[in-house]
Amino acid sequence: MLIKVINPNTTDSMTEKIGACARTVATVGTTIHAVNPAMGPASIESHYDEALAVPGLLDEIAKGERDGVDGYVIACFGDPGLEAARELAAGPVVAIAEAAMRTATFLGRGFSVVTTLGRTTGRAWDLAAHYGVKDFCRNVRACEIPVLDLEIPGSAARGVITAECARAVAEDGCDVVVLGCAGMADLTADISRRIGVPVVDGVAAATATVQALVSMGLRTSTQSEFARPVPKPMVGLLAGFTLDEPVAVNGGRAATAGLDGAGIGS
Ligand code: 2AL
Repeated sequence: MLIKVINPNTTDSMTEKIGACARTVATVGTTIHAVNPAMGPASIESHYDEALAVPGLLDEIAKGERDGVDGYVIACFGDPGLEAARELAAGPVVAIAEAAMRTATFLGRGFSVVTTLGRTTGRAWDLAAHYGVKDFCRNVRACEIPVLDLEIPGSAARGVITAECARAVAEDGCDVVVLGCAGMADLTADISRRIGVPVVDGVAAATATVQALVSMGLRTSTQSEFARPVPKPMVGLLAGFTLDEPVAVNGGRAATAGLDGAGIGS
């Protein structure tokens, strides 16, 4: 099984870290291909960043369809482009906020999210509501650490995040902590050991979920909302994103690979 784990930002060191965390849950026979787009923001911590990360992400999905990928992980806690990716991909697509929050509900009475900047907490609350798990979400806490600080060796980030996780358990009434950034994935086991409650990393949760879905032969329904989008002209910078006309239909899913021609960034 081939799982493509897409870091939607363009920071290579974060992609390497994400790939390593995904591989910790890969079973024998599963290959993890961790990538980031060639275009887009270096980190995603605003709605603007998130919107501009989506074209590069969708280009990676389209390339994955040509490469025979079985399932995808979107490794950014804002879950950018999730629904559009589900429209393009034949296999399942799972994003890390959805996977982490749903996983946390199996593990305790309530979870708190510990994330990067305060400005991203609204998005996390919106996603908790969207996924139907807001009743389980006790709080969304920010460390005021920019995403790229997580890539600086020896930075104070690890200590600050661990302290915020401990405060979440002490003050929020939560018994599970969800880490709210893919760049925190490598901290999970250490923080859990220090604070004494389960800590969920969305990269591992999403990868394990995709692996389970593929192994069960399950894929996104094409019945209605997530059917392949109707091809139409895309112009200007997005001209390469014009979808191919369907050439064959297989189980309701168009057999054509994705974006027209080379596609931007391919
Ligand atoms: C993220 C994330 O997971 N990757 C990124 O660039 N920004 N999320 C966040 N809340 O900061």
